Order: sequence, then structure tokens, then C-alpha cells
Amino acid sequence: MVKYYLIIFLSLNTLFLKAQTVDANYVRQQYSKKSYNIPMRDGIKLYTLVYTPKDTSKTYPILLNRSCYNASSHDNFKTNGQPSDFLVKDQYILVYQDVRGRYMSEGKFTTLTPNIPGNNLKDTDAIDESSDTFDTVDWLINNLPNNNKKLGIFGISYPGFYTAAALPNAHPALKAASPQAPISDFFFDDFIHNGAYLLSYTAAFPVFGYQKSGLTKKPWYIKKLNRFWSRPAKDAYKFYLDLGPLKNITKKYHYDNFFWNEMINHPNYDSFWQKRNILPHLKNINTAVMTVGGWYDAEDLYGPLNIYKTIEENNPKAQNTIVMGPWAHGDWAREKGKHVHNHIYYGDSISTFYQKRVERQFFAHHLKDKDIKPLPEAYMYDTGAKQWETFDVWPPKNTTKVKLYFHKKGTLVINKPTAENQVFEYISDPANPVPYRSETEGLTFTPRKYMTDDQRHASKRKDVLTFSSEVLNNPLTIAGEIKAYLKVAMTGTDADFVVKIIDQYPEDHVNYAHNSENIQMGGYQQLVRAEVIRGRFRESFEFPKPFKPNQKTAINLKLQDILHTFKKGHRIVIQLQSSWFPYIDRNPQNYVSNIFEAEASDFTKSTISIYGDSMIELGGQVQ
Ligand code: PG9
Repeated sequence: MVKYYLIIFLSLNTLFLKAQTVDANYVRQQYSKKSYNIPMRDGIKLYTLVYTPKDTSKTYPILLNRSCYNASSHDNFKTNGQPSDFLVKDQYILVYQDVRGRYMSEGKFTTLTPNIPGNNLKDTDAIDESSDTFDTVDWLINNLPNNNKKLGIFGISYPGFYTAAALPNAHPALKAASPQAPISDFFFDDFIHNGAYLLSYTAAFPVFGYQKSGLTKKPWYIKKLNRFWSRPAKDAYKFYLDLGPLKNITKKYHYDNFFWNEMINHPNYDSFWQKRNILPHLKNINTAVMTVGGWYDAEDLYGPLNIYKTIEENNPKAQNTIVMGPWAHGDWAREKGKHVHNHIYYGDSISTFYQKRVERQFFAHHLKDKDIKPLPEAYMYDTGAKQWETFDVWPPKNTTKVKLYFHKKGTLVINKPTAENQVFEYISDPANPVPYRSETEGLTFTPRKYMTDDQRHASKRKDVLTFSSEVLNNPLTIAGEIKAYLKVAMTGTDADFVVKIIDQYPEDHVNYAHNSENIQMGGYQQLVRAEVIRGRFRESFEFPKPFKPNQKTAINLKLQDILHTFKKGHRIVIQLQSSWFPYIDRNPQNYVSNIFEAEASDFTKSTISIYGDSMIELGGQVQ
């Protein structure tokens, strides 16, 4: 009889534990904690915190998270949602490591550590994140009790880069990797977009710009951060406009910041940035990869899309999948119940669905039980229809390109070119740049909300060209890449070009109950995708070139992908402008060799012309 009571108790206990939320008490009950200083091949030791399931009757896969954001933030049995509660309950050996030069690890921190191709196991000079991860995995597999010799690695944001950087020359035990919102190339992710500096990131530089002076569990750069945050600006537009040219940031705030100095000393895509691009090294991959990103990730959107596509291109046989949801940066690791981005509602428990049905399945299939069904190649959320779709490949094949042309009176015509001699003009004034937000916003650590903002504030400006399609008689679903083929001229010798794809709601669209009453959804011009290019880089990101005044010039710009249904009754709207402030720094519009050193006197107005033989290609329409 006792046996039956024990079985009932154990099953009830399991049910209870499954139902329990994962907090420090739960983790303390289920896991034992130990920390190690793991030696790398050059002798540097990396601090590694390990939680091992207490039930020693079984073996478990390892889940590794390598981070520049403090492994000790997971001390005291705090998993903080990474990995998800579902994975914690599924019982893995959880490993958190400070990367070289951060917090409790020895060594020197390097900005986006360059990968050294052809890593071998002995060369103590060829140190990069691939070698550090290889040495870490080898040590864990051979020294941790109860591990099943299979390891997964995951990380969000910079840790997403460390996850992707583990893939070249990966250890054979590394069976599954999930780079989430990974940085792939700092000239296109985070701080710079096609050569334009993201001014909205300026207050974040201290996190990465000072070497620590010893082993520490606490941030050592707080005083430097407080140069911005001790009196945070309530209106970033005014703050940065008053601050003037970027050289004043160097003078007033980041004069001793090595990362800022790397940025201002390398304004072009030179070898400093090229050798930090992980994409060319994503070859010969035998690890299963699930890349995760958010369609509204204002920090790292280029990274997930291009890591997935590069792996797909270089490793046709790799187990390579992508998940893109209606999330801002890292939101898939947080469950907010009602999922609202800015003013737009997408559904309930979307992050839980992903954690429980997608991420949990990915790691279980590759690390625990092959019989668990593998994922589809692309699990993508349609941000217009507000539903998940799956595809055999991303972007999907068998779609038709939708070409948009600018006609007179602000009309946008689908698949019908306009008169080539048609010219549209605006005056771009750096003293009065186009605001990137429809609302006043304080100083940001990084931009976030703007990606679904109403664009009617911009439509009213004379220095923004707005073109609207007819009301759609049928829904139009666009899946894939967006390219802008612009023909431009200017009275100056340099300019930025911002292209915005907008979904305009019907004038009689109802307001959303979850929004405050001043958010009018009738006629809302929801931003779907936007991107900037600094015109000087139109031919080469490495070798910028001034424009010849008043000479018609071609500029091609690739925007990041979308999966969006423009519903029946909506309109497609395109906006073009030459400033986007203070998301992006102002272009002086008078060519200077390094805008980080421009003087206030270099900033000049410029008349910008957009010619009728420009075209925006949405690719492509899903039938
Ligand atoms: N996108 C994150 C970030 C990088 C650098 C500065 C601020 C934020 C990240 O990749 O961690």
C-alpha cells in the first residue's frame, strides 16, 4: 500500500511542480548551485555559474548562456526567465558564463570579438568567442556530473552574438544553438544603420566602453552612465538638438570611452568593422540553429534575419530555422499577457506560445529526444493579419513582387510607373529635423516604441513626401524583403534618405479599448517598416562619396523583411524624408570626411529632389 501512496505523492508532486511558477524557491528546491573558473587555452579563466538538477539518478543536457551582462545576475537561484520557465521545469543543467573581460571573468573585453578563421585547438594566440566557447563546452562536458554529453547554447542581444559566434568550428557536443536578437554586424545592427549613427543609443555607450579593473559582480561603469542619467532629459529631441554636432558628445560625455572612440575613429565600414562581422564565418555548421527575432526589434533586426539567411545560403543541409514574432527587443522572453506593441494589440500570451510550443520543442528535440517533432523551417507572425504562419523557407518562394510608384498629388500606384520626368521636392533643414516619434520621448537607453508609431505627424510636414495608394479592395500579404530604388538629386553634397512603409487604417476604424482615448485609430498611419541610408555610402560602405549638386543619382536601399497583411479597406502609404531625429544623427548635408567631427557651421539646408522613376519593391505578395 505504501508503494501506491508514494506513486500518488510523486505524481501529485510532479503535477504541483509543473504547476508551480519558477522562482528562486522553485529553482533552489530542484537544482543545486556551484560556480567554476574555467581555464581557456591561453590560461584566462572564465567565471561560470552552474545549476544542476538535484535528481542524480538521470543525466541531463546542458544549456549554456554566455553574456557580457553579468552571469551573477543569475546568482541566488534566479533564472530571470532565461532560459524560459518551461525549460527550467524540463530539467537541464543551466550554465551562465561571463565572457572574457566582463564581471567575474579574467581577460580584456573586446567589442564584438572578431572571429579568427580556422581555429585549431592549440593556438593560444587565436582567441575568439568560438575558441572560448569550444574550451568551455569541452570543460563542461568532461567535468560536470550527470551531463548527457549534449549541449545547447542560447542568448538574447549581445549574448545572441556570442551564441552565433559559437557556431564556427563548434565543439561536437554543441548540438543546438538559438541566437536570439543576435548582433551580426555593428555597422548594420544597433548603433549604425547603413552608415547613419543611431543618436538614440548615445546614453548606452558606457556599458561597453570601459574595461573593469578586477573581478566584480557589480557594474563598474555606473558613474560614467550617470553623466547622462543623473539628470535625464524629458524631451530627447530638444536635448540632442541643443547639444549640437556629435563632437559635443565626445567633449561632454564620452571623452574617455574606448567604444565611443572606436565608433568615431571608424565612421566608414573599414576593416575594424568588417572583421567584427560574424556572417562570413557561418560556414560548415553541424549544429542545429533556431534564430529568433522580433519584427519590432529596434535594436537587432538585421542580425536575426541575416544570420538565418547566411546559414541557409552557406549550409544548405544545416538544420536551420527562424522564428519572427510581433515582439520588440527580447520580448519573447517576457510574458505580458495582452501583447501590445506601442498602441497595437497582437493577441494574448504570444510569448508563452513561443516558449512552450516552439523553443521548448527545439531544445528537447535536439538535446533530449529525437522523437519529439522538429520545427518547421520558418515560424513567422503576420503583423497585419495577427496570426502565425509557417513556411518551408524564408523568404517564401513563389511570391510576386509588388512595385510601388510615386504619382502626382501624393498618389501611390501599384505596378504602374509614373512619368519619368516627374520630380518631387522638399527642403531638408538640419535645424528642424523630422521627429522620429509621434509623441515627445525622453532620453532612451535604446530606441523601442517607434516601430509601430502613427506617422501622421510626419505626413503634415513639407519636408516629408507622402504617397498613398487607393483603398485596397482585397487584402495584400507581403512576405519578404523590401528594396527602395531611388533616383535623387540635391543642392548639397550629402544627405540621408529614410524610406517608410506604412499601413493606413480606414478613417472609421474603431479605437482600441486598451489604448488611452487620445489614440485615434481611424486613419492611423501605422509604421510597418522603415530604414535609413546615409547617401555618401550609396556605392560603398567602405568608401563614401559626396554627391555632385543637382545631379540625378541612384540610391538603392534594402529595408528589413516583413510579413504583413494590408487588410481590405486599408491603404499602403510610403513616406520619404532626409532626417529622423533623434533616432538618427543629423546629416550636415555638406560633405565632411567624418560627421563625428563636423562643426555646427557645416550643417546646411538642402533641396532634395526625388524623381518619378524611383520605385519601392515589396517582395513579395503571397497568393
Ligand atoms: N542590442 C543590445 C545593445 C547593444 C549595445 C548597446 C545597447 C544595447 C545588445 O545587443 O545587447
